[in-house]
Amino acid sequence: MPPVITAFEKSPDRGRGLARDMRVRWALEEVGRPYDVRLVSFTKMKQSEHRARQPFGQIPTYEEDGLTLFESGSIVLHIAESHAGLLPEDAQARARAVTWMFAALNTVEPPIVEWETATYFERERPWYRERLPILEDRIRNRLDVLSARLGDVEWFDGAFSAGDLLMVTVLRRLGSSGILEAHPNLSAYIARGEARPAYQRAFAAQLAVFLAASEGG
Ligand SMILES: N[C@@H](CCC(=O)N[C@@H](CS)C(=O)NCC(=O)O)C(=O)O
Repeated sequence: MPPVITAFEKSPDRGRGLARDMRVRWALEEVGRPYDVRLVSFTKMKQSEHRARQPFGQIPTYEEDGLTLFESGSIVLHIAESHAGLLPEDAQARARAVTWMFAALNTVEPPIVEWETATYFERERPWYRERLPILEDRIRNRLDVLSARLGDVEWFDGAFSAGDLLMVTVLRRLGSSGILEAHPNLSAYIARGEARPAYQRAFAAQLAVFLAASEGG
């Protein structure tokens, strides 16, 4: 039986592949593992059936052979550990790739999500204009370090790994913000990730869900 993941029935990102099921789809495509998708509405996500899979009432989740996982990083790690292709064989190189997974989710994503949350939900607050540049500076601090570290190599530590997969999905969240413009090597890094055939299959699959939901009204 193929694993089953959950995704938004109608993603608020309008098919831009920013929802976190994209990482899981991409990882599954990279390792050549077919999968099924259970689509959930915002209402269903908060009900007990889904919360049994994801206590916080969010997507994505992953179910396979009686194993249920939540947290996109944990799911990608599970896929990478149980298939060849997303983590190096060498133990030390593998540990470094896992470190980049944590760096993406634990060090780079939080300031980006904080900024996104402000731009979506806090625009009307009296302190919004004052806070926004502070949030942007926190992101820039991270990007400065990432950009210097990446330099002119293709991926963060040797061959493409689950660390790069997560980092690309995290950086994509900055989209058309303009924040990435100061670092052409990071934009090129994202473009390299997006050019991978597995990425493109994953992107097309999540976009098809959004388009089908939009046609349905
Ligand atoms: N840390 C979690 C975050 C999951 C998350 O924030 N999912 C979003 C979609 S990308 C969601 O379900 N949002 C709806 C909500 O929180 O109500 C992960 O990486 O899986």
